[in-house]
Amino acid sequence: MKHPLRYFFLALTILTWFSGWSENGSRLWLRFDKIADEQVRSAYEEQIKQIFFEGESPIITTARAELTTALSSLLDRPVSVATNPTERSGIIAGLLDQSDLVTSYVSPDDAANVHADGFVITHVVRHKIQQIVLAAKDDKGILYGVFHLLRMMQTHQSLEKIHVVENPKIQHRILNHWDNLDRTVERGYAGFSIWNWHELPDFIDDRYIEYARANASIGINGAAVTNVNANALVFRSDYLTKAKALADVFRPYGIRLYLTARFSAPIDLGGLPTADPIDASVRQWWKDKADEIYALIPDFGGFLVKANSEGQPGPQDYGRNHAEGANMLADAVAPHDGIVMWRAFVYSSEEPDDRAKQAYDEFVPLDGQFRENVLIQVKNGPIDFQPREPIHPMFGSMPKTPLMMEFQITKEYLGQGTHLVGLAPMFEEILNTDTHAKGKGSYVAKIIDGSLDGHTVTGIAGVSNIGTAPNWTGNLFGQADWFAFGRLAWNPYLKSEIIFDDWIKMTITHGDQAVATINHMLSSSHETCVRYMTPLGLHHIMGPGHHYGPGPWVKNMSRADWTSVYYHKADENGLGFDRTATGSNALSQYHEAFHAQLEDINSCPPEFLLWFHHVPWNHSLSTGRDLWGELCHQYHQGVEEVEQLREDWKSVRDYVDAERYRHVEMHLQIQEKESRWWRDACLTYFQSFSMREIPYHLEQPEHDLPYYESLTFPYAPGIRPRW
Ligand code: BDP
Repeated sequence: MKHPLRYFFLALTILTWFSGWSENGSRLWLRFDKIADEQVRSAYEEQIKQIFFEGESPIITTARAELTTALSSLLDRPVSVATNPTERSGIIAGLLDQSDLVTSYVSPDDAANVHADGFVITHVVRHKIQQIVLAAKDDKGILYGVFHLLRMMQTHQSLEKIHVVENPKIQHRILNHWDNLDRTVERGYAGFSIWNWHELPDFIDDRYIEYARANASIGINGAAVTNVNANALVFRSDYLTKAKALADVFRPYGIRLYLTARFSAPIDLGGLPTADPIDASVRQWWKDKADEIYALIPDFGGFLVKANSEGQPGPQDYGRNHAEGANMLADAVAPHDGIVMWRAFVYSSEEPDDRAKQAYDEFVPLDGQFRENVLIQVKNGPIDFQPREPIHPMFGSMPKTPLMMEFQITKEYLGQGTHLVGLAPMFEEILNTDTHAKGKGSYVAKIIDGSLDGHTVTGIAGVSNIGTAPNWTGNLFGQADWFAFGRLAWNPYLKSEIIFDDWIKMTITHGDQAVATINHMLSSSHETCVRYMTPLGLHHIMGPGHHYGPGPWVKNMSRADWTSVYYHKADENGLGFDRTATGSNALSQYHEAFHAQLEDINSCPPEFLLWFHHVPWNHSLSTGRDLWGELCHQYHQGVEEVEQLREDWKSVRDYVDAERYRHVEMHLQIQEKESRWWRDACLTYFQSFSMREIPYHLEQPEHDLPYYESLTFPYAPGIRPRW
């Protein structure tokens, strides 16, 4: 039967297309619409009558243009660029030590506290005229200061007594694109790669510029534009010219370009018989290649490398270790101030040991053997970006080596393109975890910002979630993940709720109630997702290959540690992976104070129970339920919370334009359907071991286990192409 309101919906859609309030999300958080709140706007108008920038450089030109355009739009009037900076109130920007004017306005204390990329924004009244002064040590600081100021205005904060001193806590803040040269994106759920290698270097898509702006606005200063499963072709001269064109676009926004290095490139591209890092001709090949790259891209950032992992070539193919491989590349880029980000995501195909232990075993003995310009890039947890993982045991175990954090912003294991799952709380949980490496307070954040072990070279990477989708991320809320990554990369101690508040106000609405509701949706949704996918520490029970949907029954793959049964170990006695001393003893890789609580099944926090223990079905938990009862409860609660997400979204309808409202509404509908699918598929499967009923008061599965097992998804997105 046709819906009685079909004409209404059709009219609404057409109206949406043609009306001024049509929105497709493409402007991200850089909307700069006229500030609707009269009071707020008139205060800013009083304070900013003109702007004055001292100093010239491509980055300063960018900063001035960004500020002028955004202000004119926020205030809905042209903002003049002053010739006499002190005549009327406004914004004065310039470099400390270079601009006498700016230096005279900033206190010596503030000036001393500003470092590379940092800035101070302060207010000064002279001759009854108030000025907002933005000062930095370098031009990037001016750019970041401009975006900071604009963010304050976009979120309606007062500039009255402004006094901000900001420095990034992490030096290299990098997006990793798992983008292939053919424009497919590994684990990408937002369309194709935005890098159009075929048309580069001649065609510069506006999106490249928009991309650079968006990143600069949140402090990201690097982009590794190619997949870690690397293709050596990118080092061919014509491709390097293409890469140069991208680097030229990024430069005025303070972003350095990085490339992934396929370890076998000297063979694949150079025609050498070997890629052995000790071989002189191989070392020379990399040196020459680095020189060629730097001749084109003087600020090239360096190499990102996945070696001896999942079939990628690496130094172990020649009996060498990771340090020998990384150091060879580091030597090639060192004269040019480049770095090597060497990934620790390794696990051996022969090694029968618990996969969770392998990276630690391979890397920790090499602590102290890496060159100064090598960073080891470690995923947040020991397996692979699961909905929830404990921290990676390498954090806190390699004090002599700078460790980079690798987060996955694309949601390979967290609902892919459709589920609303705010990632910032998960990032925050990891960053705030105390490793106890140097006693209480040895937070992961302190390891990656270098403060715990005194490292000055520091970094953080996020696997990008963007693509050609009109709104960049496919799922509108994916924008919040990109935004949050940038903000946490700048300051890993920020609270996720504050980040979300900013993003919502900059992107969707200022309505108090709506901001609070959407913030709650974002803040609670990670826990919700964990509940309906992998509660109580379950992990790696998704569909095989594409990783879409549930697949706890997956077994008999080419490697045991790609199956689900390897991880959940369900049997008639219970569920979970024993990683205590009676099992794989992976827990012993953590510091004593960290692992003592986890080792004991009774004190292990419920969220990691099945990660570290094989737990009897009838084991009672602090909730008063036994394991089976709790599992049923968690899965059901997860689904109920998704129902609530839909209700919450309905309640903010009046605050959101029709187009984005519908977009999110449809995705939430999918999320609800899929949360039930996860719940029912997993419970029917685990029930075949527990031999227990799902409590009668809970909704019962719609289908039987063979039905769930029979589902296939041949065209699920994001699968790695084989070449
Ligand atoms: C896994 C992905 C795979 C990546 C790998 C990696 O499934 O596609 O290549 O991580 O990080 O999560 O290298």
